[in-house]
Amino acid sequence: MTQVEAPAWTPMTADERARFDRDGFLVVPGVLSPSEIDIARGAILGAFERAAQPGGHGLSATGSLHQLSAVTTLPELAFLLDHPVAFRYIWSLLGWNVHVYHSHIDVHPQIHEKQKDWWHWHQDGGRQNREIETDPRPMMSVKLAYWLSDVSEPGRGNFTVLPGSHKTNWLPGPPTRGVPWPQPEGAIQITANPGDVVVFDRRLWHARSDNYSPITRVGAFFGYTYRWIAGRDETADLPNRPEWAGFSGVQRQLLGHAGDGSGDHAWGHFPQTTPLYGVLREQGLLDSSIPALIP
Ligand SMILES: O=C(O)CCC(=O)C(=O)O
Repeated sequence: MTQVEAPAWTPMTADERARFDRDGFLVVPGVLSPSEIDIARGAILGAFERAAQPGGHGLSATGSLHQLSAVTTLPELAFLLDHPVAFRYIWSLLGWNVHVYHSHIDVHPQIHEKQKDWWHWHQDGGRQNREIETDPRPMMSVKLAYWLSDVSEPGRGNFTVLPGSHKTNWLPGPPTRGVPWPQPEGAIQITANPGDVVVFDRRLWHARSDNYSPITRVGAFFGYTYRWIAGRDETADLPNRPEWAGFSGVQRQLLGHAGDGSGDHAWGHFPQTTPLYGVLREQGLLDSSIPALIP
């Protein structure tokens, strides 16, 4: 499958860009149609059931699934990689020389027993937060969180963020993650309906929250970054899979397979053979006021 439905490509608006810059995230309502929600949710719940079987991926102690490499796990999710309504934020913010470096599907059923305290707050990017010396550190990547269950009330395992924290390198926290510690002042649980998407700057301080509600939380997360940053997802074998034939050039690029596979190509030296560049050029969307969109 490539794209389920194909709305026109348009850039994010100036107002959205200003809000994203101020808050470090945007909540975009109604990105997925009901049929797209059914496809993605059904696929993820199927993976959840298989994971629980003997020999499957396995579930956590509380019966949840957190499985990396979303499209390798479920090729039918490929349409989420470049869904025009969500993907517009990625190329508007990061430009055309991008791939998905990290993705996961998540299913969190109700937890029945109060969990011990654990400090989940983090910025994405792992060692980027140790090894880059600037203050603030650069954005480098943006993540899309697709919601496929109703988290329209707090307490349903909502995505928790500290608005405006993306330009702050350090958040005061406990000495070790297991030490009880109050939530950061100003933290909010984001509420969303199935089909909504949260777009967030990887530097935004964020955390998963526990789901004590009876509504199983279902989501899919895709982190995009420049192709000159190594991918963490396992996608090497995807071209050998039958579904590969149905993937578009942009989807293949996002899965780490564009051009001749050389470092020079990943550095962006060959825009003409980089699928996303081609699509943006054809559609007249290479806005030269945005540095990442300039060839
Ligand atoms: O599952 C969540 O709500 C948080 C996910 C998260 O921490 C991440 O995507 O980096």
